[in-house]
Amino acid sequence: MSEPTTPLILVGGGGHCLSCIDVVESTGRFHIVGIVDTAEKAGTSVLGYPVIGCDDDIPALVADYPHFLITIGQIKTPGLRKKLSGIIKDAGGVLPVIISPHAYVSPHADVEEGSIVMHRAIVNAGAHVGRCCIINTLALIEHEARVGDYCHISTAACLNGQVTIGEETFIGSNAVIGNNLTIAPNTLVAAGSQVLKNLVHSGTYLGNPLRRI
Ligand code: JB2
Repeated sequence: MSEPTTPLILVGGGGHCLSCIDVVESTGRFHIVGIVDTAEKAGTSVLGYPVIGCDDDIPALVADYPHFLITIGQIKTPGLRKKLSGIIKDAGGVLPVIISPHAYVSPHADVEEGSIVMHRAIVNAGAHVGRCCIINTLALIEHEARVGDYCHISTAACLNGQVTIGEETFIGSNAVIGNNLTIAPNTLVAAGSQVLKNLVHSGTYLGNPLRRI
């Protein structure tokens, strides 16, 4: 007999949610009860999963379904993801770690609550991923790298060994962060950037060579 699965509610039913559904389904650990989105989305569905309510319904839903995954993406700011995690935790909800079976997370790494490690991402030995992070498809978190809370390491981004990413930071697709460098909190590094020095000031960085705008 197979193990029973845990009911899970997804919060946010847009583009990022599609990729999250695929990861959640592939784990075989959870079954998706439905999606919480804005009130205007009531009655719609995403990949066959119904929108069952809006954020105001979270406290009532927690009683029957305590497990939630925030499936809104994060590019410019993690504000909405932070707000939603607060609503869920205040209501007594649980934010499990979700790891794709097609990812590799070293047994010597740790990943905190509410974070998702998506298909073919790698979190190597000694690495740390904070709470409510997105480690997106194909991202590489090398040995002893540290990712702060509420970060989004986007598709195929590469954090080399011992890199430190401050909280609430977005690292764009295919960006490469050189070994042992530190990125300030609340920073956005644009897709394709090559970061070869510490970014000590929060802000938005883009271009090669990289500049702060
Ligand atoms: O306050 C809210 C709220 N505001 C918008 N509460 C809840 N529960 N849901 C909210 N939403 C919903 O989030 C919108 O109605 C919509 O369903 C969803 C946002 O979808 P969108 O496709 O615009 O963005 P996304 O965050 O899912 O995806 C972005 O980030 C990903 C990382 C996109 O840029 C993707 O291309 C990217 N891969």
